[in-house]
Amino acid sequence: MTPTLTTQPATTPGSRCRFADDVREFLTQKPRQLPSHYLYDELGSALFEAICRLPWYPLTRAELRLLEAHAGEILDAGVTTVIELGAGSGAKLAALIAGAGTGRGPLDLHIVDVSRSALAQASRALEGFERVRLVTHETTYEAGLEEFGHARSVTERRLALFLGSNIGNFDPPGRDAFLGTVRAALNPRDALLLGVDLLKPERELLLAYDDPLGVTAAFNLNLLSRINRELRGDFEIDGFAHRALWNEERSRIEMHLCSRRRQRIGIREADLEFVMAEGEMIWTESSYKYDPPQIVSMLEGAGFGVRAQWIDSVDRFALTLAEAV
Ligand code: AVJ
Repeated sequence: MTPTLTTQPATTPGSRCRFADDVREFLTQKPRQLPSHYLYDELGSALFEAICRLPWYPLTRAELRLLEAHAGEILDAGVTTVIELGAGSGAKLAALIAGAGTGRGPLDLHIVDVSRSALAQASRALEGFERVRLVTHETTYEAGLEEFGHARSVTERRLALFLGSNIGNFDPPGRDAFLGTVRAALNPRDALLLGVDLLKPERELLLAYDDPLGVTAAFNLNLLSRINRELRGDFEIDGFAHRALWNEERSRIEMHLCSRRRQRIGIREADLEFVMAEGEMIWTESSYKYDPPQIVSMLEGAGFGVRAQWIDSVDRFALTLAEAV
């Protein structure tokens, strides 16, 4: 059995109010937008897990293959503490620990995720490993790193995991600031493993983000339904269409929700009312795609030295292991 400690309660009145404030702030910008981390309520997390099993979304499988193939080198015997930012189902961390085998000392695991249901699932996935202690942090990456950054012992060696191409959600300035925050939570010789989806032909990218089964559409539209549920909104879900667009110039896939007609929308708990024109969009996510050398330079720019880079050339995905310098 894995002992589990949990920090922070779930949907507090405070976090609901934060959601309402963000919805008001971002939906009134030009263009209208919503922060992508709100896609992951309980239903959204389940839909994302389903996306990861779609034949058109090969990222997760490619990353898992790389993790299994290089587990021993990634989780070497000297690592005492692992922190995963955005752990999701916990399957990758479990595969890494299983793949690294038994020749290691006790491990402290910290998993950070905004989704309570994802943390519960990850806790179950990590049960049953010997000499593993788990702490869950139900919070944002930055707050999780902050909690983690404090107390450390001199003998600790940390490995931070940022997988699944979650880095792709940041725009370049946000990405660099974020890598700086990760670096600040580490000491020289600690490591960061970064999983990043690579540039590939546009038609493959569009299929990955607009799948024929409509799972990604449901994942995107669920954000409106979440606002209806949690903030007493009155979005008519069938009044919106999922759109995935490739922005060549910025090298990113964008997800939008496109209004199918002119309509008035009210969101009670965000104290908001507005009209959307036919064809007007709400921008809900960006997923930047990179080349392997760009990954090396973003890491070097943040105070890391690259130790290894493994690439799945079939599905175009990269795992990069870097050391804090
Ligand atoms: C979990 C943010 C990496 O951008 O590919 C999947 C989320 N969005 N399908 C991604 C997502 C649409 C995913 N990340």
